[in-house]
Amino acid sequence: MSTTESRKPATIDAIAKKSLSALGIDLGGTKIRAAIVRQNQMIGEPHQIKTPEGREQILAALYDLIAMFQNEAILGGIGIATAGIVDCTTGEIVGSTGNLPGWSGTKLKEVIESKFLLPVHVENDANAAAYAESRVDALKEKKCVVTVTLGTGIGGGIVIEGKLYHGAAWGAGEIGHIKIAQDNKRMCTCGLFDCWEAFGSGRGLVITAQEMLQNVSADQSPLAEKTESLTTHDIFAAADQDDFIAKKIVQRWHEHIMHGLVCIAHILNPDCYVLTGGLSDFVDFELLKEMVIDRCLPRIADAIDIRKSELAGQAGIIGAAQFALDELLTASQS
Ligand code: BMX
Ligand code: ZN
Repeated sequence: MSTTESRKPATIDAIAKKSLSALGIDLGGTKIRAAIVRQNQMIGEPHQIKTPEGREQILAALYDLIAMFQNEAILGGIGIATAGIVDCTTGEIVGSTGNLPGWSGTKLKEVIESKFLLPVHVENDANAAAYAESRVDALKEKKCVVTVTLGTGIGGGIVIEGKLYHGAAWGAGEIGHIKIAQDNKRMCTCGLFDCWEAFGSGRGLVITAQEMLQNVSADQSPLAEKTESLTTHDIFAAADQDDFIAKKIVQRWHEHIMHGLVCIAHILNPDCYVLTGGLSDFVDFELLKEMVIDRCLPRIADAIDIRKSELAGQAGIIGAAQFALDELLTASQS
């Protein structure tokens, strides 16, 4: 490279970089949330809608959302964190479970860029969350941070020495599909049996509750009256009211969460797990840490910290937007 080339001025100056905004979108199995992000921070509250069923319906919902935000702010780019395996160079969804049926094969970056004429970055939702989490001051110096999203599914993002690990075919961090039981006890939405997600996700927790409530009368627990329509909220609310059965169900759920964390611990020897996603609000961190440490080799247990996300469930939105902004800045400097 010649001296003139190396001194090429950046197309976006330092002040502009600071004020550059991107739209961050977090597309999960149950809801889609979006907000404007600037310098690792969300501007205002996120806008939230229910995830529609079907590829075309999801795309239509994304178009509406983006158009709405384009009327509100000048966007430098768009970052989309989506459930499913994403090829981040092409922005195509290359794998997806039944949580988002028909989503695999969607060339998301291509369709959104051609419609809105803005640069788009697409990432797996838990990877985007991990990208944001690993930038939090307390975690910057850690060797290996594994972010676990507890929601409709269980997602994961692995950051080793500050770098997000994507694996050989973009599938690293699909930790929800670690096998934690035997004998085909439960089918996962991915089509395999006994995945961690089939037990530890919101859907898994409800199934555990339905199983544990089978021979329980309404006198013993009011949850027994609504087994078919049971929600995770019903379970946690009942446990909060000291319902003995509900507390046992929540305890069992903690055991399920523990199984996956223990498996990952013996592969990666992480110094920190960050738990995020809607269900992380209901985790008893003291109890979970005790259970995990109890079940790990001492050398591995000694290194482990388990903490709740400091980003209050916004990590996917912030991480997705930050990916888009970082890409813009890199492009402007080359
Ligand atoms: C599933 C899988 C992951 C995702 C995780 C959490 C799909 C559609 N999803 O394991 O890619 O990260 O769920 O997703 O393949 P959420 O819907 O709980 O946010
Ligand atoms: Zn699975």
